[in-house]
Amino acid sequence: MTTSTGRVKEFFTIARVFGAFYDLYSPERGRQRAVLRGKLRTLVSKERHPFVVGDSVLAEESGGEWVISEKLPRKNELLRKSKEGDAQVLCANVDQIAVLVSLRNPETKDGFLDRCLASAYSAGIPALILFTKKDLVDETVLANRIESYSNLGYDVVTVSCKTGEGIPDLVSKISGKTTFLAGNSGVGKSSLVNVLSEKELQRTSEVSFSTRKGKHTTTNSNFLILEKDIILIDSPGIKEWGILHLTKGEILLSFPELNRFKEECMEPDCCRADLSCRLLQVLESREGIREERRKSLESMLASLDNPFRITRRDHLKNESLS
Ligand SMILES: Nc1nc2c(ncn2[C@@H]2O[C@H](COP(=O)(O)OP(=O)(O)O)[C@@H](O)[C@H]2O)c(=O)[nH]1
Ligand SMILES: [Mg+2]
Repeated sequence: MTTSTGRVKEFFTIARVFGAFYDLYSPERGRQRAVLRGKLRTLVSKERHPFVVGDSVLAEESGGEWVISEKLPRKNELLRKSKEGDAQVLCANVDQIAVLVSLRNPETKDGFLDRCLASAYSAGIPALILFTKKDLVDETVLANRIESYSNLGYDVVTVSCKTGEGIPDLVSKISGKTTFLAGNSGVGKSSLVNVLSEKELQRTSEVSFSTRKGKHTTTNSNFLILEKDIILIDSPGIKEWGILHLTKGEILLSFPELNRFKEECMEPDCCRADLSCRLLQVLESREGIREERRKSLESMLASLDNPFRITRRDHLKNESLS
């Protein structure tokens, strides 16, 4: 594409966002630093997330510097929303989201995984559940968790970055795709990137023993191009995955256990989640849904009713501050 000034515009993907400037990527140009054109800067200043990793843009070279001149429409965007205000856009235009679940050191809660799955479902992005640190986990416990999710139709992979177990299986599921890695801090996102790239690309951190939550090392999302057409977006550890951007209907439909009753709804394509809702009736009957999943769903629905309630953790935080 050529502009009126005769300069050539080229397609790029946003690979990293650093406040005032951006890393762009294209197969032809590799990684390039870029800034926003003045006009675009004013235009996007009102948006909270004008550009996120994965966004497609047009940019042109001007005086040895790359300048983003246009933002292209998104194919999809992954959101989370934990508090009042706008939802946070985590990435755009991905083929799938891999939710990393570590059953030990640190332990990923069911609630986190289920909230991620609901957000992915509503964004129309396929999810892959990735159990990490296989070497640390009891086999029966792990098998139980795997079965619980694979029976629901989820794609599940188990890996260990220590022993390399499961890595070839994972590679077959991420080759040729752009995958967003989601997970709490310390679950092994950066270690996985290292193993897959066979280089110490990402700085990993020892899990801090005082909190067992892991230290933050990745401060903003980063688009990484590996061999075998694997593109990974490593993200900073996410503590909580708020689902306040979703409706009750969207949350119910994101549970395959309930979604299969969708056809029995009185009004097709309508899920108002009121008392006559067939999906809510199934949930209440407690049949066909595992205890942990039901609890997690009920907690999600409750958080919509009372989104800004003070949690026990907030109390503890305030106590420690005072
Ligand atoms: N035992 C074991 N430790 C792992 C494994 N994967 C990662 N770790 C450790 O977990 C800690 C946090 O990993 P890191 O990749 O930084 O997590 P991130 O915060 O999700 O990027 C580091 O000390 C890693 O060495 C694994 O498969 N097995
Ligand atoms: Mg990391």
